[in-house]
Amino acid sequence: MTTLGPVLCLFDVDGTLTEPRQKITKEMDNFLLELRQKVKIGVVGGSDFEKVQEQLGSNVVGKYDYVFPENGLVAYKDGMLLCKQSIQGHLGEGLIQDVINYCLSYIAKTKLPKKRGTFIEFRNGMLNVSPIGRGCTQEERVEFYELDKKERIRERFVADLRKEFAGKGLTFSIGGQISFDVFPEGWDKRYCLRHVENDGYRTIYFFGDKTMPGGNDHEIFTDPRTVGYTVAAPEDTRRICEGLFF
Ligand code: M1P
Repeated sequence: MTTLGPVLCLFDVDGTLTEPRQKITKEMDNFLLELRQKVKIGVVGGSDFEKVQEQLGSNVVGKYDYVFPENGLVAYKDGMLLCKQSIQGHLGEGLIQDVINYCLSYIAKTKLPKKRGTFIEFRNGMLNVSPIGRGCTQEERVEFYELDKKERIRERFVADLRKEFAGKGLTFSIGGQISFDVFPEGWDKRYCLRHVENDGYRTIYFFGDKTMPGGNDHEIFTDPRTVGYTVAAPEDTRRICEGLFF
């Protein structure tokens, strides 16, 4: 297929374009360049801009028509910054500190095989909370992820937080391997759609790996404004796109 009209493909990053928190491969990078000859392309990740750059390249805003770090709370279009949200402006310092203090004390009471540094990362539009700490090595990351699958450390943490902060307008979302994200209700990946829905697209496709309920791709995947595809790995994303657009 060559003439597709105005179509946009939005991609999650970890597990969809790259292995979790790894750099994009040369093959995948080249494939996206080819795809961009046919349709507009964008990325929507839970991670902040620095991590998206680390993984997709320092010129990420030049390579994709849209770049949406932090679910689109930070937004770039055609290489230009469109907007940047602030979680503290929205939630207020009181609630933010309550969440931070609660998480730190929960982590302090949790015994794990290993703990490293940076348990809470304060981003523009979300808090990222990691029981092992974001300072862990790649090996320690995989080790935690395997343990978490068996012991549901993050799931139990998030269930506790949902109870503690019920009615406060917060969402707790598990997206990656060692952490979860905390943000105001509605600030999930659907947030980025406000930056594209008036750009005249006939179809907005979304590709993600965490599309199940509770996963951080679920809301945008099931949103009526998108046509969603669940992928298992970057090769899968490529295979589906080849079938759809080539
Ligand atoms: O993009 C998915 C997630 O990627 C990272 O998760 P982790 O480091 O736990 O694998 C984080 O940047 C997280 O915010 C994001 O949702």
